Amino acid sequence: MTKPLKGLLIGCGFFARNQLHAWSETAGAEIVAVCDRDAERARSYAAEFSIPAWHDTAEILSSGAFDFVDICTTMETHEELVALAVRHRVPVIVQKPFAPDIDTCRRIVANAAEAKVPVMVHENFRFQKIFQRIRGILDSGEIGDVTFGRLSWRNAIDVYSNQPYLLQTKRFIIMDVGIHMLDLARFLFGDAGDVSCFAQSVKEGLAGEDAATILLRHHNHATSIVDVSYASHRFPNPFPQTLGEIEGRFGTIQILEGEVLQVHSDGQQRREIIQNDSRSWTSSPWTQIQDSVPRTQQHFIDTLRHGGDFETSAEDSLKTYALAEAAYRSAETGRVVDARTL
Ligand code: NAD
Ligand code: 89Y
Repeated sequence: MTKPLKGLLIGCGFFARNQLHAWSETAGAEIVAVCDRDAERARSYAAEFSIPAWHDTAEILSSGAFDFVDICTTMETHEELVALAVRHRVPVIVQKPFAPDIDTCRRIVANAAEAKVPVMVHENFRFQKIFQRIRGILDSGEIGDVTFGRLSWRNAIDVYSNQPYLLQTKRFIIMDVGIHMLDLARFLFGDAGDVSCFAQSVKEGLAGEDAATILLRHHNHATSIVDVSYASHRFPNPFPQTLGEIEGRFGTIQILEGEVLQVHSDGQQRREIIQNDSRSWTSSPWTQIQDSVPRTQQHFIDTLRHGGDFETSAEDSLKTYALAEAAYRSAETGRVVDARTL
């Protein structure tokens, strides 16, 4: 049996706990050290997850001890940390948002490409079971070519308790959760060009927008709407479900609350209830997101081991981040912005 790839996880904050649980289920890999510039956080996660080493500086990447690095810090740190990994030729999986703007994303990609170091963006929503199933239905041809899609994330989660940095983030919800929706839009409906967006700051005192409505025109002539809000009042709270619908030439898929798909085709409808895998460490309401993390990380490791392209490679993700950039520029100017021209 081949030895597991040895990994370093950088950033022992809120979301890293899910990634560390997920790494313990990922075949062919093991986290051998964690790192946080806050030494106490690194020490505490090392103890909780029985990881043999902890460090308070990412410079440990120079040790030659790692086959990959998992970067779970916030976006403004990614350029520097990915560059450090690239300098030491360590393959990278890095959390979304990849970087705050498209120019930074492009610099990261160019630097890694020049050194031929693989980089994948940890984009986990497409690895949720419900979206894997929808992709399967679309691939089966049951509803025909997609003509329209809507992906809607509107909920009442108090996102600021777990992720207080979002209060100060200038490019807020489009980067935080809009980016998941834009990746899903590409995954399900295809690449897009024209983008139109209205953004709102509903909660007082935020540095950025907490709601946005985005209209996309896809290259295959499908249109889609992505709408996101952290300022919605809903009981029960649908967090963290992405709801919506997909219309094709022969049928429709509705994505309903309770992880239900209602599929209309051939003059009939059927319901499919999507069950997440049962894992000891997942819990409501986070289960749907947590459950997708081992699949995301397994894809990274399998691709590193066996070759091929990451589904959400840094390079491919440039198309997703160009859509986000176009959304911000559209919101600023009131114009339709073609992401291909940025
Ligand atoms: P966090 O602030 O709780 O944790 C980040 C940690 O990184 C902190 O402990 C900080 O000290 C450490 N850090 C920052 N710079 C560092 C450096 N240079 N070297 C070492 N340590 C450093 O953040 P979080 O809420 O865990 O979010 C991390 C990332 O995960 C964000 O980009 C966020 O958007 C993303 N996230 C993704 C999902 C998802 O479903 N995919 C969900 C939540 C958060
Ligand atoms: O930051 C967000 C994300 O990426 O997924 C869920 C989240 O943590 C809160 O909405």
